[in-house]
Amino acid sequence: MVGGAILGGALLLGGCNFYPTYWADTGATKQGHDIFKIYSGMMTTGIIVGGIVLLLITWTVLRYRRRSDEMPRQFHEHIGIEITYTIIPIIIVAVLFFFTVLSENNVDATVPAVATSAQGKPVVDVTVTAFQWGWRFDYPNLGVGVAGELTDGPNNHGPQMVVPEGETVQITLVSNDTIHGFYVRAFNFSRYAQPGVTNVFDLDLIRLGTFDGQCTQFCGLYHTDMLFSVKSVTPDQFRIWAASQVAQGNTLQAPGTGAQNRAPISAPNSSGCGQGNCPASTAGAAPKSSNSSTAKAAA
Ligand SMILES: [Cu+2]
Repeated sequence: MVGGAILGGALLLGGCNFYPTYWADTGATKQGHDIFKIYSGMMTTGIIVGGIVLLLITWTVLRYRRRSDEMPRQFHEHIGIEITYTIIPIIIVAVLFFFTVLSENNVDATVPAVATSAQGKPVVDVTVTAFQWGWRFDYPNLGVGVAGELTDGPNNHGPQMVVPEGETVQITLVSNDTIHGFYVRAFNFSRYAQPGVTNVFDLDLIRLGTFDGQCTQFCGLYHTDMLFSVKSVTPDQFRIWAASQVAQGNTLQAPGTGAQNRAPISAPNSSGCGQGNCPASTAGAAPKSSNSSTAKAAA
């Protein structure tokens, strides 16, 4: 059992690539990969400990099964065994606890917004605003603002946050109305978006691709459709994307004017896009008059 804990610990510590996935995502971010390693190490430790316990039970059942009516040897205590089965679990828990704290610190660590990443590139700043029922992604340093709700966006999967791979992306997460949850499975990460609370965290993408996200706190009628996606692209593609968004009018919205920048889903706008048939580029292009619906929903 101590062997299990030590092996689990060795897995967590070592740079070795032997991390069974156990159906989890290996993590598309540096932080998510850290969490994945904890998950994998814990599962491996659990399987080893469980296996040893199962073997001991089986051995005891077979070795000491009833053979005659003779009374077996009777004794009340065995100090050695009692100390052993107290100390071993403590060691296992201590090892797992140690690596969990290390990982949590890594996940929660944020670089100052003005700092540079390890690659010496600027930090990309994104303010993520959750609202009933959608998401708004503002890039204050780039003048870009993208918003959408429900089945807007690529593949009817809500608005899309585009981020560069290999650069530190700092997210400032806020809510406009009620409690929402920012969750991306491939990031092994979830965090509250709470009114009155600002949550800041870093994401360092280590993989290109598009990753589905969703709200994980029941926030009202359309909670289940409060989808979004994160697209990881190369830094060059990211800069091109940002410029194209500005050119299309997907720019920052004045603070306090609401989270949406296009018509709500129940009222298709003049371009006829409302029930998920909008091209991604139109999200954010519509007038801001629709913000009143959000204000009403929040009231
Ligand atoms: Cu929500």
